[in-house]
Amino acid sequence: MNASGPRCTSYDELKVIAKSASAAIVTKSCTIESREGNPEPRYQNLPLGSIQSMGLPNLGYQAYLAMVPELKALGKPVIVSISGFSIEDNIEMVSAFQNSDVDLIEVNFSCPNIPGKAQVAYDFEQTDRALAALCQLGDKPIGIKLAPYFDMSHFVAMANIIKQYPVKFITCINSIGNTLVIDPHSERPIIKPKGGFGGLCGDYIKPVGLANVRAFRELLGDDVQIIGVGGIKSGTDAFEYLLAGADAVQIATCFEKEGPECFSRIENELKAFMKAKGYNKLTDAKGKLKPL
Ligand code: RRO
Repeated sequence: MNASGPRCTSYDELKVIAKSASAAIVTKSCTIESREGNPEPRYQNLPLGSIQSMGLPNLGYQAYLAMVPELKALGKPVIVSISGFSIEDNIEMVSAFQNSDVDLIEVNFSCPNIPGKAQVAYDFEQTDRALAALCQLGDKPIGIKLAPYFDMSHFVAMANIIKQYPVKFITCINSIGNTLVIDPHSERPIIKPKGGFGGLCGDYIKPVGLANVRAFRELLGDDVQIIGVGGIKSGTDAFEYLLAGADAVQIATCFEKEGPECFSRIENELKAFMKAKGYNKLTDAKGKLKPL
């Protein structure tokens, strides 16, 4: 499926996703009020991915709430992503979507691009408090989009929090936040917001995404579904995430660069690769990374 990120903000964009081979329709993270996002230039392609600091441009959650019936009518599961600036914001939005027809709610705890706002996923105490509040608002499954972690103690700390709540899925990983790409000719950063600091995406981050999926799969067992995301642009990339333990994968940068044809291409490549290996279904390979 698509990742909450590129090409999923407007109804027209979401309709294109519905018509593609994406397994679900995932919306751009929304906030209480609509937002223009950060100043341009805020997205740049790189040889092996991209850097961006979009700043949560979105229509405001009520627009997505009103869109749910039309999106559902397109015939695919609808996953709404919410990204409030406070626990109160997230309570308001989760409550609203709990009373809608969306299939899943992905709470984004990891946007790196709002000046002055820390990423919730790096604040374990705040994550714990937020989950305590958000998991009791209804029966619809909720999941959380996590930031990339780089220390084993952080995987353990976050897994121990997740285990305390009925979190149905985690999405790993968001972009690697606050990276800097410099153009040596102009002697400037290549994006404008935050002095050039932005989220790194694409091939560069695949090893980080794989490690996060693997670590959480080992720590959480099979109780929590894991959506892998980060640098998937081929069937073999998706297969690697499957081996690491992903139940599903999301595509962001490749979708941005290639357009909606990427979903059928990647799916066909994955099918062909697995068939050549003699695997018939995803569970033949899921989580079955072999020791070296
Ligand atoms: O809009 C963004 O700048 C953005 C978001 Br909400 C996010 O979760 N991750 C990201 O890399 N960019």
